[in-house]
Amino acid sequence: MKNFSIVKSRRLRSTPYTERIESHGVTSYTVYNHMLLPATFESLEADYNHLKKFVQVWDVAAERQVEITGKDSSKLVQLMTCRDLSQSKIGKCYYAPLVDHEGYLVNDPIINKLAEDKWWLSIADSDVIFFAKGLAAGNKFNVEITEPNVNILAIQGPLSDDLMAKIFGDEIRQLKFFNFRYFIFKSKKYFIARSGWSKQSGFEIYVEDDKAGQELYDNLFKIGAEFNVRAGCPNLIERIESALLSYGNDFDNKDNPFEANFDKFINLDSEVNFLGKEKLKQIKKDGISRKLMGVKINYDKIDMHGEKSLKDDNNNIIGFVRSAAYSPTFKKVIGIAMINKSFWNKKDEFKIEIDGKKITGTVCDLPFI
Ligand code: THG
Repeated sequence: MKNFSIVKSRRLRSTPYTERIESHGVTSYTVYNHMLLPATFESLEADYNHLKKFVQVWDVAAERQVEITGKDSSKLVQLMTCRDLSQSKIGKCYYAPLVDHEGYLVNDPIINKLAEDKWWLSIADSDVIFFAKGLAAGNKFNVEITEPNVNILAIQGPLSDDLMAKIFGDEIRQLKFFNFRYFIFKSKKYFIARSGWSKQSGFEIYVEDDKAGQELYDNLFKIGAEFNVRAGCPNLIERIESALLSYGNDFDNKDNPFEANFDKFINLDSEVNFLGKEKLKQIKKDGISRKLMGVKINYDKIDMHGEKSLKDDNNNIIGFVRSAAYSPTFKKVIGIAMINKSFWNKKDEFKIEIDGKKITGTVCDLPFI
């Protein structure tokens, strides 16, 4: 697949770290929330190997925050998600599918509860702010909805605790998964969560001051030299192996949360009010006819743009692969695919066309490892 350069503009927003990642050797970008999101540095595979062994600093400013404050903020946040937030606590992060009135997925943010009346929805790639504003206006909610100037730096990889402890102090090692707290570096306060879009462990620093963030960025490399720290980014291979889902790739507004395996985040028995609740009850009763599963494909490369169909021996479509990459660990192509119910049993081989050739593969459970 030939790649083309991308033209920057006001519309395709840069981040406070763009200059820095460019001097650190970013080689490709994708677009996420109308913003530049780095996609590779050295190469997909070299970045993957480094991420699994050392520690990386990621410019994930494109994971924008939708800030919702005010008297009705809890009501609005709950209206948007099928996850029951009635027992939610300040200082915790909640991975939560957003669902529309038809029961379809709108986004899958991490919802951070900063105060009883202050929330940050750390969104995936769709315009949640308009959805939130429309609901607030229609329901006459007393809320304020903004996109604050928050630009996340993710610190990911097995040595992330060591690097972060050297900068913010040993206390940070005690921070629990999906909890956040404020930590201090050079007399500046940073909102830090133990989270991130890899399964190699790590943190996310929600930076609210561009200049402080840029200085912190430089210090992460200066102070972290002994940990072989590098600039990195969400890695396609690692995130597929870890089954971290990507809105717009693996699922979108034509899929419901059961089809995306979000069962544990769908609470239909509580009293809370959210959009699509009755639809989801009906879907649960009827059962789904397709869901996201893993696929293993007996080949050493794949170019993905759009989805690719998977067929059985009689040329019936069994599903569509939506994300895929060659995995050096499995020594084959692995992918995330929407698979029709009659093929969930994982026994049958399917065929997929790659490079004009018919290649075989099998369906498997997620996560792969
Ligand atoms: N960090 C922050 N914001 C984000 C992302 C992130 N916004 C966009 C995107 N990523 C949202 N999507 C995800 C998908 C998966 C996870 C987080 C955000 C994730 N999942 C864990 C898992 O699936 O194992 C844990 C989920 C749980 O059990 O609660 O971490 O990465 N700030």
